Amino acid sequence: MIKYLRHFWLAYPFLALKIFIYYWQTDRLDMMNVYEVPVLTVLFLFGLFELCSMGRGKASRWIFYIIYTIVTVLMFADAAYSSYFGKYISVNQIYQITSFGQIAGDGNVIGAAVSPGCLLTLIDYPFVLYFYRLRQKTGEKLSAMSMRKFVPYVLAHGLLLVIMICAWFYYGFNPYNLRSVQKVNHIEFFTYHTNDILVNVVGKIQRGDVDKDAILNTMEEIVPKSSGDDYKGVAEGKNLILIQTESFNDFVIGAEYNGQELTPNLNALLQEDTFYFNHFYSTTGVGNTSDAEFAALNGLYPNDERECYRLYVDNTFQGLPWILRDAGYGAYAFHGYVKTFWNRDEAYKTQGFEHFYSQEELDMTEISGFGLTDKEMFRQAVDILKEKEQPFFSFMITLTNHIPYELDPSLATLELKDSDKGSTFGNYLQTIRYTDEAFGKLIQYLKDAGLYDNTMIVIYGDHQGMNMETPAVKSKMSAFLGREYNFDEMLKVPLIIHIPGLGEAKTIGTVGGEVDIMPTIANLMNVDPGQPFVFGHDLLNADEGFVAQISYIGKGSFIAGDNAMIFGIGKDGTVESGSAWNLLTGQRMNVNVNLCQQYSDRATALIDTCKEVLDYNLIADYVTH
Ligand code: GP9
Ligand code: MN
Repeated sequence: MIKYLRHFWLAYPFLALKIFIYYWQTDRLDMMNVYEVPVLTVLFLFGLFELCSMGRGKASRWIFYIIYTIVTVLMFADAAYSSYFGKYISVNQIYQITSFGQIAGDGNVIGAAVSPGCLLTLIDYPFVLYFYRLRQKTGEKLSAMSMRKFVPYVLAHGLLLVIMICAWFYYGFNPYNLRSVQKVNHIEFFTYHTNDILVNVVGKIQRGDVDKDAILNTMEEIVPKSSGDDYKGVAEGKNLILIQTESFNDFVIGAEYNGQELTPNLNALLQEDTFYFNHFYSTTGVGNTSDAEFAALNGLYPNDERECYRLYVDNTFQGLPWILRDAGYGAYAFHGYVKTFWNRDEAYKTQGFEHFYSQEELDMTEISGFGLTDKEMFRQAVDILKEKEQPFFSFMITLTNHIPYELDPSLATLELKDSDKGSTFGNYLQTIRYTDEAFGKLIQYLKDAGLYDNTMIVIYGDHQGMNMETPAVKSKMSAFLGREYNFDEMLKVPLIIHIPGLGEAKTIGTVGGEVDIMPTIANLMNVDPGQPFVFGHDLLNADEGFVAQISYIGKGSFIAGDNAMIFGIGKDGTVESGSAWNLLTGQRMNVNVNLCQQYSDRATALIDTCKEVLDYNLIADYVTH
């Protein structure tokens, strides 16, 4: 019995197990009906083992160990990344993590975001190395083979090598640019990573010239438009406080939990002098929080290459800080964490902020999670602002409501049900309540400082806090909502515009996203960017609502107000295998492939065209800072 357990052929069941675990943990098992996917992964992985183990020496051993280690680490990284972001990792994020250690904060955060199941992708590793070694020791040497054995053996392995190279080239490089091939290399491990390197490394090196007029023409067709001048200038000359709220889902607004309001302060704010947009969506890229800031400040889409605060840190911008400075405002940013995180300290300079008050300058009087509490950040910010000349623009980024939502117990006021205590869902509601209380405090601080009446306060969420890719979160959320928790609700964040003295309060259903914040505020304050590269539009005068997506739901996904539809592209990158939900009911919709393909192409064009504008720093042709 032991004798059989010590046979090197046992490597193959372990390799098969690895493939199964990989597609299981990356949630791609239901896509194995694209039969090329499992066939190719088996071919490449078994083939690598088979071909490498023809050699009996130290060199071939190390070559195999190195290749297999890279494959294992990448599979683990894909599983970990997928468990939160729903997609495989790319060279861009590997560079982002290895060079800057940035994606999601500290170990606690990663622990709460990443599913432990991804560790299963490592279990075969010692066994496969062991069986490889066994094969080297016990297998017949090529030099010792008789001619009758040697010739077919070498021919068969040569044929295997040729098949592997052809398949790798055809599916990984996609030389004829076929959708059917793309469908495979969106899912299959080896060809996905090959194609990823090709597009993101080689493609960039080969970048050609840019045609600015063609870009402007494309923008004319794809960027949603606004006409009319409702509410133009109603906040002209007022101070502006723009607050990006960490992990702030929209479903909490107006919601009751266990007999308590989750956001009593914001709910009260909505009753007077406020526009509340209840179909407003996060448009983050791989720079998560920082990309939400980037989109909101500049009306530009982030992308799936790297965080814009690093990729375009030296570009010229003409977003809210610069526009308002040109109109005579001071521009200041506040955030209770280290200034280098997401490269903010550098990025804020080119965005136009005169000063960034970060952890290094604020008093760390009260800490929860990984930074200064929101209440303390607001208190200190108002103390600083009341000494500034008016009008000012202040951008504040909250932090307490950050995953894993571990609020210091002395700050918790929500009565949780026993069944929710200790769960991510329960913790989240607790920190949401805290953040809402912080907003209540902010209003009070502004009133006490005599700033309130002359200040427009704009609040929005950066991205979701409740991630539907985490099964425990999904089931609690679905139970809470009374329907399946899905992208339609997950990607929705609130946008609240409070203008003291406005004289009305409205809930507005126009579809919008973070890219629309700058143009909407510009209309209210009667200022103009003075350059044409703005990818959002004024939501108070919108002809339509249309938002492109890249993060979490995948490039090619969109939200279309005209059809009240949110569409998620299939994980294989095709519209055919995508899904759609009704924005008003949350119910699944049938996918009209022709219509969705048109919208999907428009969404992709919005992201790609904006990326070109940024890659070639085109705003610099219009402004000099
Ligand atoms: C930290 C914060 C978090 O400064 O903004 O960023 P996130 O992890 O949510 O992207
Ligand atoms: Mn965030």
